[in-house]
Amino acid sequence: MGWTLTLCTTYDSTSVRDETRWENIRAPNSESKTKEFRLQGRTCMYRKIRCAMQELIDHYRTMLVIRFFEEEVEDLFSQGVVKGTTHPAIGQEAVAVGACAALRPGDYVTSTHRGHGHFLARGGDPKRIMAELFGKQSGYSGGRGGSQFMADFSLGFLGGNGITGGSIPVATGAALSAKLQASEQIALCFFGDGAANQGTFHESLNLVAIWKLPVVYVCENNMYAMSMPVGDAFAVTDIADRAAGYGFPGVVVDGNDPIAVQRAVETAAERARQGEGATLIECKTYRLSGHSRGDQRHYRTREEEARARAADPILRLREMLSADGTLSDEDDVSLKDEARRVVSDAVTFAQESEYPDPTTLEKGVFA
Ligand SMILES: Cc1ncc(C[n+]2csc(CCOP(=O)(O)OP(=O)(O)O)c2C)c(N)n1
Ligand SMILES: [Mg+2]
Repeated sequence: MGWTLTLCTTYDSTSVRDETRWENIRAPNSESKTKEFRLQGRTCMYRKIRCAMQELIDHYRTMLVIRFFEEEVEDLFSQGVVKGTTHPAIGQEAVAVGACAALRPGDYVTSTHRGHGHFLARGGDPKRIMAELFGKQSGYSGGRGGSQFMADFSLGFLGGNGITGGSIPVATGAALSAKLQASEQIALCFFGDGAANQGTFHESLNLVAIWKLPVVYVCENNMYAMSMPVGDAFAVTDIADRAAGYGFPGVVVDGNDPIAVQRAVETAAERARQGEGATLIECKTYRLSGHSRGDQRHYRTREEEARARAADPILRLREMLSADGTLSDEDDVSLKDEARRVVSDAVTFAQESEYPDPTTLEKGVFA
């Protein structure tokens, strides 16, 4: 097996850096060297990581499936085929793929309103996710949930959530159950920058901290909460700094680098499994698409978007794999064909599936 080299920078949250000196990463199929340096008055980690090429190709493949899936869903919504609303995670694929790659099969994942990528990265079936978007019986929620309300407990995927920050306390409960059963499971909790300003965030982080629950918080800082830029919503530069207020580590990673995300989650997951409690990982990324369908994006410039597109995680990974000689142009074409086929098969499955029987309308209605 060949090896390739990637570089990650991880910033320790200032006030807890002494107790959060991270060990060299000991993932089974990687080697790393860690060096400390000072940047803007804080101690930072600089990691050179050698990864198995296959691991990167797998990440690239999954990121492509997510990208094409989301693009297809946007198209289907504009055609009126899929109804309701949807929040595409275009540009954020590296967070979902890197984070889920660090998990074990029994671990829990809680997601957000922007959760198709999380679900696909966790092993969700693209056909059943698409069928749910079509409102079909074969969808994950029998066609009753739609974009934000799908789950698969057999994958530990506890579902998306239409309430900003709503899944953060769900992760607390999942982690509490894991701790009470001493099961070594952890709960990985995805949420956005906007959710970090919800009360549930602060209440959950405090409870998790005092009970030392096994949670890995993955904050997808995509720079906006709807039209609100993070610079106007936070008095701190890094959301990760908030972890210090609860007494556990907070780190910032490049959310457009799946390996940086994966290694940070692996380290945090290990910490959680050993009973040392939670970690808050802030993944700096960018939402390349609008907040949801119909968003005209008046709150930001096309120049800013062009700069963000130049850092597109899929392009970056592709360039890295090509420069390294790992991925030829032909390989790239065939991986993209394969990913497009996964998505078109999902659409066909959804189209051919039946709508739920109207006589079951009240099934699942509790109040
Ligand atoms: C409690 C609550 N308040 C407001 C909303 C409306 N809303 C939907 S998405 C969203 C922004 C969330 O921003 P962020 O957490 O950064 O996630 P992103 O959309 O950027 O992925 C808001 C305010 C909501 N769904 N729930
Ligand atoms: Mg956001």
